[in-house]
Amino acid sequence: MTETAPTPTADNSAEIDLAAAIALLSEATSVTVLCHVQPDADTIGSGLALALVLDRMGTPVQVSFARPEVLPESMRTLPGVNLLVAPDDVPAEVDLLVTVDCGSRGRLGDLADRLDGARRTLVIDHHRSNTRFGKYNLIDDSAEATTAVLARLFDAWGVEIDRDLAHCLYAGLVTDTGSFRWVQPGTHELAERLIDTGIDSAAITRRLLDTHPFAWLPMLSSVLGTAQLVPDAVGGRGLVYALIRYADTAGLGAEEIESVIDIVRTTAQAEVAAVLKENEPGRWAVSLRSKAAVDVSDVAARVGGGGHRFASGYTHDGDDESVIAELLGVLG
Ligand SMILES: [Mn+2]
Repeated sequence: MTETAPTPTADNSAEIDLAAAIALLSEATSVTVLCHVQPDADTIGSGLALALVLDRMGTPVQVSFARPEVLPESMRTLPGVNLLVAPDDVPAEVDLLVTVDCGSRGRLGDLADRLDGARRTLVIDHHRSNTRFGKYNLIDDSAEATTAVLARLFDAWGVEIDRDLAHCLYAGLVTDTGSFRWVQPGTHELAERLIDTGIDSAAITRRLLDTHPFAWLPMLSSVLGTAQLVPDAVGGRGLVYALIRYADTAGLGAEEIESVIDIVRTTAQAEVAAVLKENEPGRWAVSLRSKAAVDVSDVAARVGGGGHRFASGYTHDGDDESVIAELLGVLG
């Protein structure tokens, strides 16, 4: 805690380590924590955990994300939600702005301009495609989740991970690892530490991943009926895709929409799976998943998106045919 804040390099952007990040956070007189648009449990769990720690230290802190207007239902019981503010209430100027789980400036949506009004900016992330858009960047692309990066930060900081912090961190870990499907040495050890604080891991997981309104079932019926297998795509490795048209999304939350890719990607004959989601009429968000051989982070980057090696996404404006044509084109 005696460390002084690091000096950025000539291009005004510095890659920093845990100690330097701790120095920045410790010295901050006010902090805004921003999560990405269409937030998932990793960005919200990270944002709330960090805000809880700063709040306990007496640092004025608030957390926000640009859209949608309300927090997804599944995340409303996370500790620290009282520190969330509406995007319009995020001040234009702050001492330190921290982004969590955001691979690029664009992921902040309409709140991206808050980067410009901050005296210092710190990007904490685990996306392979991270553009280092902060003045200071703490990026660990080997981490399973941004909450795993935060667990390491808290350990180095001497912050005790209690039950509330563990709840937030576990939320990101269980969702970003696909219920511990995509793990590495140490993942289960971290999960064990978090569970050992007394959190109800089964209830947290059920709420985040296994709870949907009844309307989810007819939506699946409609959406899975659009599924197409393209065996020749991706150099013969195969593509499977399904469309969620705007009309299919009525009354459903992000959790329901995001669940579809996990069904589609189980297709044996396809290395790459895609779900094309029409979030607003004519505005598509495309989720990509690969099994092993294809780096979909690179694929998404070619059309302005990003993500991880086996999970990525990008956006597209146009009709059904144009979004499908672009997908087939970019996959080759
Ligand atoms: Mn994440």
